[in-house]
Amino acid sequence: MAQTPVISEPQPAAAAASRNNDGLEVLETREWLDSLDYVLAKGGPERAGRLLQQLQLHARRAAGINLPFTATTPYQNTIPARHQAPFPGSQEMERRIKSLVRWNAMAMVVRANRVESGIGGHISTYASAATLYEVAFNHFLRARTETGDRDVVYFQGHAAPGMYSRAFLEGRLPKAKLENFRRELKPGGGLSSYPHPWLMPDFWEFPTVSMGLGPIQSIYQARFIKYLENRGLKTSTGGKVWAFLGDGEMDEPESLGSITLASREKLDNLIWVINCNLQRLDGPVRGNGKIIQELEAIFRGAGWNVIKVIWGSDWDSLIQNDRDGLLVRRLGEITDGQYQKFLVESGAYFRQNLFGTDPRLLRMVEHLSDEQLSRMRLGGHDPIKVHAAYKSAFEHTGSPTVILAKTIKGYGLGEAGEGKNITHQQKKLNEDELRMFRSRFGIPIADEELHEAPFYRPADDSAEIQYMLDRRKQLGGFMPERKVRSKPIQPVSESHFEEFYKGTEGREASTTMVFVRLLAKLLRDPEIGKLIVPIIPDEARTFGMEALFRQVGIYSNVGQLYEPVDMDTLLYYKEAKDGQILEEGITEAGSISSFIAAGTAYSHHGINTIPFFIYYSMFGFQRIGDLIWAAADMRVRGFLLGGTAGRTTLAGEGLQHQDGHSHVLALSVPNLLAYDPAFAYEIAIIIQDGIKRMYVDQESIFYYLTLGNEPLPMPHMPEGAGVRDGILKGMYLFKPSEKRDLKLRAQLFGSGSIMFEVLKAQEILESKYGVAADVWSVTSYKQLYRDGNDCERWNMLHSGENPRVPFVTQQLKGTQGVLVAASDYMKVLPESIAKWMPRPLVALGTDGFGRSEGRSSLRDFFEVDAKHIVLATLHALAREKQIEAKVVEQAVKDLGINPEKANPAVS
Ligand SMILES: Cc1ncc(C[n+]2csc(CCOP(=O)(O)OP(=O)(O)O)c2C)c(N)n1
Ligand SMILES: [Mg+2]
Repeated sequence: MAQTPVISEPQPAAAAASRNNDGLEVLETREWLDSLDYVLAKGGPERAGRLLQQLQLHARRAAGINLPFTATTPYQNTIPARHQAPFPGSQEMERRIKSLVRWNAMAMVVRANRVESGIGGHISTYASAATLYEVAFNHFLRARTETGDRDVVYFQGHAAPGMYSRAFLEGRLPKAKLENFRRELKPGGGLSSYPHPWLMPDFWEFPTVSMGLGPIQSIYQARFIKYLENRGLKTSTGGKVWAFLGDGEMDEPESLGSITLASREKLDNLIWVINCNLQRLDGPVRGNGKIIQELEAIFRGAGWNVIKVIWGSDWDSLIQNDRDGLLVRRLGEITDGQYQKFLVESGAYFRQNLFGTDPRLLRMVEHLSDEQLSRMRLGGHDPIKVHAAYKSAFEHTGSPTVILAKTIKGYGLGEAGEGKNITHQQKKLNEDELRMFRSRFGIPIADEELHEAPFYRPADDSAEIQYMLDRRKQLGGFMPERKVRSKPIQPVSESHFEEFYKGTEGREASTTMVFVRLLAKLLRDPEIGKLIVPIIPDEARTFGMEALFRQVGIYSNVGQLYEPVDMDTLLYYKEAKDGQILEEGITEAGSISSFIAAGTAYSHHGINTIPFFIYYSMFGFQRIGDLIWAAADMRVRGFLLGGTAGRTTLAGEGLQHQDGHSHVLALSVPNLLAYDPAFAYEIAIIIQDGIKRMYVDQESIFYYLTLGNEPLPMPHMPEGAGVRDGILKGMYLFKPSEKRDLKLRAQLFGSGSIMFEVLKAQEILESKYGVAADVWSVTSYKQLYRDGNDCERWNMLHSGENPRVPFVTQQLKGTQGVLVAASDYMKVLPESIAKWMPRPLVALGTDGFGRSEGRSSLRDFFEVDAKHIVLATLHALAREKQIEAKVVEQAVKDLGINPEKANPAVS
């Protein structure tokens, strides 16, 4: 269906007429309406639409009449009954199947909470959405199209019981699993509360239950599919992205924050189904307003195709006979809170309060009994209306579609919660309530068995099961289903990385520059070059990546429709339909959604795209941590690059930008490897190994690397067998002291750019204080922490056996002297591995708020510069009674340290 043109919406003509019931105006209005009806009948709706537009233009030109802009249409279905596509299936059979799904979904939650009170689960959400899902499952969601494509579906997280129940009926999940809903640790396993690919990797594809993450991800997924198609990595075969969402969920900034991207990019492969049950967890979504109208305005304004499914077929004749628009106007006046009240009240209350405001309205429903009135179905519970909306959305081209379907939360629960504010939390049904539910949906369970809320599945050869299976067969298979659809890639040529082992021979380069150079090389690789997806939220110039604009182009679905202002320069801003860079603009949430789409394409599309998402490190874990958590759950693959990293390495930017804790936050993501490399060769080795582990060996891991912008001389990689292994495992000896004969000894640990301060400290200690210090590069505290814990745990569980020794302990075996660590991150990072070190550790770090300052002042302020490393070492030696306290006192003076300076951790 063509999108309704966004023009000023006229007031329903009858509204004006009704204000002057007996005047000329009534007659005049009637004549105009009749004329319009005539044009409609003869020329069709498009002709009538054009005429209305012409009238409006004429009124504006001739008399300056400016109709106010109204973003909403009347409170009725977008698709009138006469334009509805016919329902293709057996309505009766689908109703029976839906009842079975409803029953088992409810039973699953009720049973789980009987076994273990408080285990949770949701009944009312799926109860309200059952028709929305069943029509989709029976007629639209394609696991495989004839051309080998597929639809990608985001299921509303807490509607999961409905999906499990369906899979049970389909014979895909055994009863035992349903018994163990929310009890995954039981023998034989169970079912996870919500969609988690990490926990059910053959079933769920998208973790959606953190509200807002499904909506934004679905937009970027649909865009990424177009990107793959425009770049020739995937053939265009018309797969759709469906997202089933909640109306309350729309309050999340992530839900609505990217909807204009979807229309700008003309994502007609995207269909959102928003279940407008008018309720969220605590109560109404918009008690005093109307969520459907509010969302319609927002989406129409953003250029989406909006299809409202408000009233079921029971309302058709009333609305058709509402010639003067009286009823629709009345329906539009009522608040959502009041609608909710109508639901739980009797038919008489409904008649009196909805229709009773006008005798003409009362006349419209006088042929209906109170009982009939109270049963008038809403659009979202009517398969015919839902099917018509889906079909229209499916066929729509040129923009994304949102379907706003009005439903009742807890539909079918009756007294147990239908439409009530408590319904979201309802997890237990008593026997009477179960009986009522059973009878309402006609489930063949005897009264005496009811108290157990048994699961019910008809025989395999029953008409219901056969119908379900046949429908899914026609649509290419079961859904949801997750699998790895790609084949491993071939190992990447060593030659790309070799240059970095040699260092920069005295020239200065930042680790960001090193990374960009490596990325440019990988992009030229004949095998993996095309698979790389560079993602940047408007910071390419900050990271020195503008050379890539020209090399691989910036993706744009329309190419470049203008002559770029810098066309005559070498590195001009080149946009192209097959451009490779995703230049996302200022949206880390959008960028990580692209990262997730690209990093999971190995599963969803069978394409091994390798995303490199580079951003200001401060705006990563801190800002979009929940999306990174979802990425981890989804078994994403790829590289997150925290640029301009380091609390004291990013100069000038101050408190909001200087990141000294992303590595601490990275500790929390179980399948993420986090590195704070200091040198070019470390970066090369980590990325090389990462590509191998993720794309050749197919491990479910991803990477975080921090990159600094401080130009520094990159050294040659030291010789020695353990270096490569040490880099990957988290530490290796970078520069042992050459003064072996000195009595005083120290082991210094450096990371990232602070490594260069450590190297300076090494020199000072040797030359001024007679301390021979060995310098270690610690590339990853997280790796060492993980390994230490793993060993300790194993030892605890296997006390009789040879204990395992943590890598950090192995590395430091036989070393001498005090231990001092310094990094541009919080002290807790080195401290996290201190217990596996042979002697006490002194940790220096950047706890506290950043400051707008230059690097050397920042390092002095945070006490991570060479002089503080020297002081910490001397202090440790004095503590060990290897030197006298007065040596340290003197050093404080000589080094120019003010002992009374402000404490950076709290100032
Ligand atoms: C980010 C986030 N905040 C809070 C919650 C807790 N929560 C789960 S369901 C829910 C209400 C959902 O309402 P709605 O989106 O309207 O869904 P419905 O169940 O009504 O279909 C809330 C607040 C969550 N899952 N995610
Ligand atoms: Mg809701």
